[in-house]
Formats: sequence, structure tokens, C-alpha cells
Amino acid sequence: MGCRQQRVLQFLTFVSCLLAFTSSAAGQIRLAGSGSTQCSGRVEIYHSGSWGTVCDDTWDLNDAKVVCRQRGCGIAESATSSAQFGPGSGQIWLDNVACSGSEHYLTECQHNGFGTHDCGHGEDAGVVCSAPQIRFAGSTSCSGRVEFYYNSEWGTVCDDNWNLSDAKVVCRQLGCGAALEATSSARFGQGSGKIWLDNVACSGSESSLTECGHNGFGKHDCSHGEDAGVVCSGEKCLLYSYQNIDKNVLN
Ligand SMILES: *[C@@H]1O[C@H](CO)[C@@H](O)[C@H](O)[C@H]1NC(C)=O
Ligand SMILES: [Ca+2]
Repeated sequence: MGCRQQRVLQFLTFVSCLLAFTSSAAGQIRLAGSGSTQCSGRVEIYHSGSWGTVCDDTWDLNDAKVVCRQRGCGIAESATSSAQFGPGSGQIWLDNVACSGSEHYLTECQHNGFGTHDCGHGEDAGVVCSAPQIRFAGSTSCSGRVEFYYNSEWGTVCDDNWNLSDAKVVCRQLGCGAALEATSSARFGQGSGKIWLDNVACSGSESSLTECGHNGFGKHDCSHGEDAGVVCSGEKCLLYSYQNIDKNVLN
């Protein structure tokens, strides 16, 4: 690919990253900090145009449960305190978070009100969740056959009713930017084992695939010839932030 084409592609990727980011960010959470992984880290929540942290006052396993669920990261193993993943910066958005553990979003839990706190970043809260619940197989890190982890087993997703709204959720959950395509008929090869999800019906605003409607785990009328896949704009989206936008567009 020529240099010029590459730049155009980079720019388009950037624009779709930005769109994915701004159209869906409110109330979104991410896991950040030193030693963080896709499913563990300092909890950061997006509110009023910026990412901020959560204070560890009253932070416990019920709160971590909700974060792990919202991120599609399985079971909460621990709720960390005292900036275990390093201190964040900027706003401390939430304090005295009190989830019952059954909420789907952290914003549904009780708290002091956004920005009302008596904390410092040395008290930043974090989570350790068991594992990511989805992955791409059969291709690159930001496209491929969608595989879903349930009941200690990786399985596939059927392409019945699979569309761009579902793909959007997958790309978001894996930090892969915008959804470019929802693929069907095992485009990325056939998986094996369980077919966990069928008739997935996301609206597109969910933060993880488990929040979307479906037949029920393992209930389907499909074969692996119908395995669903996704093409996302790219893994680089994870690295984009307001701070390095200029650098990335201009060079
Ligand atoms: C995908 O299908 C769902 C219903 O399962 C529908 O609500 C949604 O609008 C569809 N999205 C697109 C992009 O066609
Ligand atoms: Ca407090």
C-alpha cells in the first residue's frame, strides 16, 4: 500500500475511532493503570467529557461485580483499594459507591453524586476480574470469529440476526474501535465445541455482549458453518486519547 493510501486509511480509522468513542462514551468505564489488563485495573468512568476515577471508600466486591459485568469480564475476584494500579489523574468522579451487585452499570449504583468526594488519587479503586468473556479467533486482534466464554468453555456465536449493532458492541468491548462489518457463514473459519449464543439482538449501545438479548446460553438451531464474526476498525483505538489526537493525525 502506498504511503498516501496508508495515511488516508489511518485518518479514516482515526475518524471512526473518534466517532465510536464520542457516540458511546457517557457512563462507559475502562480499566487502566500500571499492571492493568483487559479485565483488571484502576476503574475509570467517563462523565461530562472526561475520564475520572473512583474512590475506594466503601468500595467492595459487590461494586467490583458490577464493573466486571459491565466490562464483560466474568467474575469479580477482588476489589482493590489505595491505588493498587497506580494513582489516576484528573477528576475523582465517584465516592461511596454502594452497588447491590446485581446492577448492569456502575452508574446505576448509589454514590455521592458525580464529583462529590473527600478523596485523593491515592485512594483510587480498582478491580480484578476473572477473564475476558469474548475474544477474536481465526484472524487478527481486532477482527475474526467471535468466541464467547461461558461455563468454563469457549464457544461461538451463530450468525442468525447478527448485524452491525452486535458488531459494534463486540468492537467496543474489545477496545477495537468502530465496527466496520458483521460477518456470517464462518467467514473466519469454523469454530468447534459449543455454540453459546444465537439470535443476538443488541441495540448497539450495550457495553458487553451479555447485555444483549439472545436465545439463552447454548440454545440455538445452528451449526459451525454459521459462525459469526466481526471486523473492527483497529486496535489502535485503544491508544487514542484527546492528548495524542493531533500527533496521530498530523504525522
Ligand atoms: C440489528 O438487529 C436488531 C434486532 O435484533 C435491531 O434492533 C437493530 O436495529 C439492527 N441493526 C442494524 C444496524 O441493522
Ligand atoms: Ca468518602
